[in-house]
Amino acid sequence: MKFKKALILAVTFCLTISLLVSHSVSATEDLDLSSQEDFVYSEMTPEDELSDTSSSLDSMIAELPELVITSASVIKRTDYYIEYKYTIKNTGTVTIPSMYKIVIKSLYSANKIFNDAGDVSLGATIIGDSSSLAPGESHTGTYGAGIPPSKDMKFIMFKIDSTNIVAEYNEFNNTRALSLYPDLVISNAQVTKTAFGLDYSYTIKNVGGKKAPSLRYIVLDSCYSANTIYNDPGDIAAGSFFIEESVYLAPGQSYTVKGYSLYPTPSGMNYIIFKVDARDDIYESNESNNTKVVQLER
Ligand SMILES: [Ca+2]
Ligand SMILES: [Ca+2]
Ligand SMILES: [Ca+2]
Ligand SMILES: [Ca+2]
Repeated sequence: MKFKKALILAVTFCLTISLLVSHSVSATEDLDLSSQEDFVYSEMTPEDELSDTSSSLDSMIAELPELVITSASVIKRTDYYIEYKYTIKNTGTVTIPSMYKIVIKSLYSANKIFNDAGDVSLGATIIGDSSSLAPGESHTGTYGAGIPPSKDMKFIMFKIDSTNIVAEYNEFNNTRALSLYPDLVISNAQVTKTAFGLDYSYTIKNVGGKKAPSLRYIVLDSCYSANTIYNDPGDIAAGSFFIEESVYLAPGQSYTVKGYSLYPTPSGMNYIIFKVDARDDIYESNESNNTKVVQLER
């Protein structure tokens, strides 16, 4: 009887200890990541570790602000000055008590990579507004710089919270590219088979950040292709023409063209590929997105 009682006590004691240990594990993880100790993990199965890590991650995610840039555009541009407007939003679940010391850093860049070799700094500034930013709230501000971009600098890249004073759910979505030039792309291409060859139409859109010069006399080219690569060996010309009227596309505007081919599609050619500004008369922030591939029906 005595022995049995002692056994029950010992079991209870062990249970209490193990409860205390498991409690201290989660408390350690939630509160102080730096003091995690290896022996604690050695008592957990891999499954335990997995579920424990994900649940503590969940609670961390649920308790953070999250800054994103929801819109940005250049609002003033002279030979000596450039200014843009931006809107940031807190898409997290925790209020940022004050935006005052949040830093925005800007630079000119030849590509859409923030702060790589060759970038030219446009300085940094604090938001300077001590308002809070609650979950779901947005803030709009402007950023001006007196440094004209050299022609190879095709973008302004900027980053919100560049000194990382706000701990966020996602720290890797805080940059934005602002195109400083027009950027022509082809959208909505349509091809229909005719008795002789093909009719087609497609829309040219300026997705860049500057009004494009006149599209008059830019070259619109097309080729039949066995693959989706424009103008590689084996491609067969499918017609080329100019735009004959003066068209000026502001950012976001588009213009639809129509063309045709009077010849049957060559055998083995499964695609027709269109290219806008094929002679490269217009300087764009992106020259590598000017083609559109359409698969041909057999
Ligand atoms: Ca973020
Ligand atoms: Ca941050
Ligand atoms: Ca382009
Ligand atoms: Ca071009």
